[in-house]
Amino acid sequence: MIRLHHVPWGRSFRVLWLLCEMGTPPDEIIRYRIGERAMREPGLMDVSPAGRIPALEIDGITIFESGAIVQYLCETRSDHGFGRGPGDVERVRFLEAIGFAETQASLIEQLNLNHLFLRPPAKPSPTVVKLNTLRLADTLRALEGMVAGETFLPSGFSGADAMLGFNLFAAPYYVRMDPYPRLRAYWAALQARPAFRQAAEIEGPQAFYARDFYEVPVDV
Ligand SMILES: N[C@@H](CCC(=O)N[C@@H](CS)C(=O)NCC(=O)O)C(=O)O
Repeated sequence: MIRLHHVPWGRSFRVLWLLCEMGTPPDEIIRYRIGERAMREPGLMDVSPAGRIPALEIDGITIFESGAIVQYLCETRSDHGFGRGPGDVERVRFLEAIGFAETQASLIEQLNLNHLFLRPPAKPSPTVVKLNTLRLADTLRALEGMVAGETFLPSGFSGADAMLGFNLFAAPYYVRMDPYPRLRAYWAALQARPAFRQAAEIEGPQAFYARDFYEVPVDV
């Protein structure tokens, strides 16, 4: 029995997608919306003490933090070859990518907060948005130089791709991707994977972003 605590097109997409890659999509998906009360109530709080998604119930345990879940799944389902364990030549790059994906996602989260989730009278801070947009672009430039091709690591698909793929879904709403041709090709290749399509079909159309692109607001 695999139960995923999930916000559609949130970080838990990483876990949904990886489980699809493994041929074991969740038996049950409990869906939440950012900001809703249920994210701070027993249920999610029992399995993720800060009320964050993803959390996964699997193998008789519960586990939260997407990077930890991805590593756990790669290690416990090692026959798929999605992990890079101790001794593997790609181990260091794999671990870096798992952590770096969260460096990048935390910038996206700040931009989501400012652009999407603040309610009047709260207003987005143009300074914070500008800074985080520039910092997000820095991480994309770095990733452009790191990615091997159709997968992050030269030897093929890994948990690193599940971590980074979610970011490449979200980042283009805030940063123009024209300067990053390798990332655009990488993202297109990820989206073409049958398991990605399966996960995207489970999700349905994204309802997070109302516009195609969010400009940095002008300071008045
Ligand atoms: N580092 C954590 C971050 C989890 C996280 O912040 N998830 C967001 C959604 S993408 C969340 O649950 N937000 C709820 C909130 O901020 O109240 C992970 O990778 O799992």
